[in-house]
Parts: sequence; structure tokens; C-alpha cells
Amino acid sequence: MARILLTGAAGDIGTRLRKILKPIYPQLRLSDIKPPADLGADEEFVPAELARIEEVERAVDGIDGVIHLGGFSVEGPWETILQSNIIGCYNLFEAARRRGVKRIVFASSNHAVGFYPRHHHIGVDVTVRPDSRYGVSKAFGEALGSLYADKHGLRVLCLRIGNVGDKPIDQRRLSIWLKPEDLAQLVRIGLEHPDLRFEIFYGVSANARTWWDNHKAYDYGYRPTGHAEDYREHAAAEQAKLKPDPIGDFFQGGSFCSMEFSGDAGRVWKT
Ligand code: 15L
Repeated sequence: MARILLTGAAGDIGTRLRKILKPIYPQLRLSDIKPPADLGADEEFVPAELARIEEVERAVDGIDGVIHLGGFSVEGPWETILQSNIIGCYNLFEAARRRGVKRIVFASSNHAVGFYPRHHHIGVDVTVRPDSRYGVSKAFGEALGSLYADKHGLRVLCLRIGNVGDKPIDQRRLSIWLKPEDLAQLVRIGLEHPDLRFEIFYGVSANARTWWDNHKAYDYGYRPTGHAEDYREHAAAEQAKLKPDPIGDFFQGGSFCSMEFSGDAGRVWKT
């Protein structure tokens, strides 16, 4: 697999991933609304607004596999989520189909299932329980991936990413932290594994406090090297700076669950 496109290349995860993947995929093409600030002379950049399908088609032209990080990466107003993550995600899959792209790795999120309580251990086969409009858009992207795999033969891997960073930054992230190199491993499975048709994996390192059954990723050869517990003192010190959040601290999605919450906390807690 030679030609790979990375969307959302100027964002935080995109910036980390492009540096790890460049030696592996020397012909890596980058796309975003604006070029990354540190774009190198040897890097190819194609600008694209995801809500404009003709721009997305240009970006995927001649590409074998797409890593789709592009879109709005946190909770936002409906119109923003609609344009970037619903219409934008549809445009990406449809442009890929039209231009003969073979594989897509879709950056889904833990927020597609964020309303599961932290004491639940969940696999990838549970009913989605989004915690935000953003989470709904990620569940939509997973459904779209399933459709394009079944109907059009694209090979699709959806990664329900936890939190990517140098280390876990609070109590919640001790469960969901994803080391950037482990993310790169998962992405490579999506771009290269010969048996892959459609799968959902959790994007999480080998964290002792994980809430997720990620055995499918391991079946495909995933061998994470990150261990959140190595940073537990740092995470505890950062957590101590935060205000208690009775709803956010109960659910896997954290503050995405408590923001705008106007429901019946007692009822939700029992679920
Ligand atoms: C995500 O999906 C976001 O993109 C990221 O900014 C974090 O909020 C992360 O989830 C998280 O849950 O920590």
C-alpha cells in the first residue's frame, strides 16, 4: 500500500501521526483546511473543506488508503457538527468510493459510547450510547463505514479513540489513554491487514484500568506498548486540580456527559 492520505493533518493527533508515519509511508499526502504550520518541503499537502465534496475528491485522487482524522474533534454547535462530521464524513466515504480508494481508517471516539458508566466493561458490540452531538456524529461515521464496507467493498477500520497524548492527564485518562505509537500500530492494521473487512477497535493502550474489551484488536496483532499506570502520580496530581463532577465522574465520557445535562441523574445512574 503506497499512497496514503491523512485528513485533519494540521490537528494535534494529525501532527503526531504524520511524524510517526512518514518513514513508513514516504508518499503520505496531507490534507486539512489549512496546511500544518511546520509543513516540510518534502511533504505533499492538498487543502480540502470536508463539506465540499469536489475538494474532498481532489484530495483522495490517486490514493489507496485514507486515515480520516478530519472534522470537528470535540462537542460543538449542531451546525458545526453537521457540516464537519456528518456531511464531511459522508463526503469522505463517497469521494473515496468514487475514486477507487480501497481502505479507510476512521477516527471514531470513545464519545460514541460515553454514556456507559465507568463500572461497565464494554466491547465493540454494545449499542452505541453517545454523550454529545459529537458522539452521535462518531456513531454515524461508524455506521457509514459499515455501509460502505458491505455495499461497496471498502475495507474499513473504525477506531474509538480514547485520549491521545504524551501521558494520561487525569483520572479518567488513566483508563482511556492512547500512546501515539500505539495509535500508529492500529492505523497500520487498518491500512495493511489482509483479513480486514470492517471492524471497530478501541483506540487505547495497555492500561490496567481500561473499561474496554479490545480483544479484536489483539486478534489482528495489536501489541500496545503504553501503560497508563506508569504515569498514575501525574494523573492523580492533575485530577486533584479539577472540581468534582458527579455526572462526568460517573460516566466514561466524563465532562461530555455533564455538559448541557438536563436529564434525571438518578435514573441515568441506575443504568
Ligand atoms: C475525543 O474524542 C476528543 O477528540 C479529544 O479532544 C478528547 O476530548 C478525548 O475525546 C477524550 O475523551 O479525552
